[in-house]
Amino acid sequence: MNAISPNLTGRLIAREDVYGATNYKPLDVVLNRGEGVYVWDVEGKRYLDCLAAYSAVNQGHCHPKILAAMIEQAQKLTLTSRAFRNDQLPLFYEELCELTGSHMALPMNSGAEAVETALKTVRKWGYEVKGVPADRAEIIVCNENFHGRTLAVVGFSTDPQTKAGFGPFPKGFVNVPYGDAEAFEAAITENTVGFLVEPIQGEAGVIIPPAGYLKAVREICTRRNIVLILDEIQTGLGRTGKLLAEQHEGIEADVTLVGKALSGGFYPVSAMLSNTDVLGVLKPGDHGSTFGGNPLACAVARMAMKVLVEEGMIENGATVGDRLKASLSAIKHNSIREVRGRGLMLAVELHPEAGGARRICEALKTRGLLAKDTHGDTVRLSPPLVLTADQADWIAGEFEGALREVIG
Ligand code: IF1
Repeated sequence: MNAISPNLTGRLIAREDVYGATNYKPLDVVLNRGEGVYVWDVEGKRYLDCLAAYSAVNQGHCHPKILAAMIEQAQKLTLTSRAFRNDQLPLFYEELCELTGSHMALPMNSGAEAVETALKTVRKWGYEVKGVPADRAEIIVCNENFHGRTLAVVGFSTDPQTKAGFGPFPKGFVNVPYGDAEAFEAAITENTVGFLVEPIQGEAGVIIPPAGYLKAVREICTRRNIVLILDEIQTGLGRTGKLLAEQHEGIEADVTLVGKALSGGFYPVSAMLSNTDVLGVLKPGDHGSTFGGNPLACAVARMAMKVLVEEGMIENGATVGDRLKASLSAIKHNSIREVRGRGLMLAVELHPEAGGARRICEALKTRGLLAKDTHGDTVRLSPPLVLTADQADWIAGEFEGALREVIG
């Protein structure tokens, strides 16, 4: 039991309130330790983490092998800039490309940076390869998308709060309904160069498109010479029960974006992956980043990928995810509208009359389970992929208990 004084939570929250920008409204839990699926607060209370930092901690908190790799590299060389080469980047490239079946990679730091890198690169491909007139490139995106918080990206969001007060926005983006291949094809013009889409929409509330949607858009992109960009920053690296969510549909993107769990939660590491046609348009000086591809990031990511595969986390996520989804679906409570998801990317949507998902998350916190609500009525459940069957059963039990406690 942690002997720290019980009011430390309040003191730390008060300190945060004095100095911190209020761009978040987190649960009032102050964490100071993580291990596997568990995190502890400063009062010593243990929680099962059902968010995994929005799928950035797929390997479990503070994975010892990733930690060791970080410490070893941090004692040797952390950052050189890309003005010089380092011994970790070529190995990171090779292992990432072999793992994902890609021909080339461009390393960045945050997911949004990988998205922006793809938008710039695909536009340049459009001008130099497809022959679109200068500054006329169009990239199609989906309604209810979430691809990050940078200006171009929020500019094509359809969530009013994500973009309110941040205009004006870059042009060249066309919004279409998610899951509708006909609407996508209807939006194509001779200037369309790319289609950016999440295989499963995470922030929108774990929205799975109709069967065949991704296969249909893949065929349309091929036929109309459009770059299919799959944002796998949240769905990738085992989250949906396969290495990449695209594998559920048996398709291959032209550009794949990865991030989050690429570092196992130790360090911001993201990458744009593609075939040579697309990334090959970038010439020295076209694009860059101070930290992108640094030796520390690469060493961490190499081990994060290694343990993900070698410790069977992807397969475990599929098996335990199916078990958890079945248990949640078996809960008999009229507040539940739908249980959906793939692998350990799950969500429980409640009927609006239930009074909102935040109340359930507060009750779950009291029960030792941390989860995040999204879009008012949906509770996301995305624990680390090392979750056991017993822990999955416990989550379902506590979820049902919280529903009965809060709603009756
Ligand atoms: C926040 C959401 C999730 C992402 C996809 C790119 C990015 C993200 C599919 C950008 C990031 C994070 C951002 C974080 C909360 C979280 C989030 F709620 F915002 F939408 F996961 F669903 N593509 N998602 O999910 O990656 O630049 O953050 O590294 O902004 O509050 P990033």
